[in-house]
Amino acid sequence: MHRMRFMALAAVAVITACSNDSVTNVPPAPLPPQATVLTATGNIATKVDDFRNLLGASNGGTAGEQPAGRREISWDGAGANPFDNKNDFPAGFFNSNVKSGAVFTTAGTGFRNDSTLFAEINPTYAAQFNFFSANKIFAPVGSNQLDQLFQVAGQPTPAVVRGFGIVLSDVDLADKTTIQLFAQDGSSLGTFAAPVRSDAAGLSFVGVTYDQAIISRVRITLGTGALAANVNDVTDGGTVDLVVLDNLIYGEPKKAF
Ligand SMILES: [Ca+2]
Ligand SMILES: [Ca+2]
Ligand SMILES: [Ca+2]
Repeated sequence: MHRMRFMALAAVAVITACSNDSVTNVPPAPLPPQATVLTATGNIATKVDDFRNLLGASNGGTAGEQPAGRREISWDGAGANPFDNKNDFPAGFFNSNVKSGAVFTTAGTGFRNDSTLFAEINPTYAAQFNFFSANKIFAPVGSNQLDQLFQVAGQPTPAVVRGFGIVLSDVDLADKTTIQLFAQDGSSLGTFAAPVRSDAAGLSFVGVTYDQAIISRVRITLGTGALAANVNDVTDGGTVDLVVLDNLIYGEPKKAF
């Protein structure tokens, strides 16, 4: 409805411009891609399922580009066990060990897949964090930021996806925990914030889809600080909002051109 009104106004503007001989008839700039945004806090399960359905059936760890559907990382699989609760979880695990088309980078020192609610880093964290899918959750080490890049499942070939969603734990401050989506040319498609936690479980969700596969990279910003032995959360005597992540849900990675 808003878009129709905008187009009607744009048409009026063009007619007005055409009536002025001094204005060159330049074609209007293309509209930016229309994003569908889903957010939830509290009992997020229904909204997460809605988001899964927007992307289609799960392709699991099937190697090779599939015609449709989604991929999902829950961090819970037994294959990750040898790497869990340490600070050097392999950045390429979810396209080499498990063929899910995801690779991670961070300006920090590594990644941690954790089955203890990160209590082995700092015992106070067990009262802050929670899982969505039992029972492992994930965070970068030495940074509160990580990027997810996409590849054709099981191959090093760069890829793009049509949607990306993330489950987060313990978002305490508004507009600090975000996903920023980037197109293949490096331009930003937009930044989308996760809602603040609203109940004892403390989970939040934000997901974005487009009609076409145009997302080549996602920058995930988790609150305002990094996990550390001497750093407490803002609701537990600390000065920074600590946030960790659980399920990542994204469209089938399609070979980028
Ligand atoms: Ca999990
Ligand atoms: Ca908290
Ligand atoms: Ca927090």
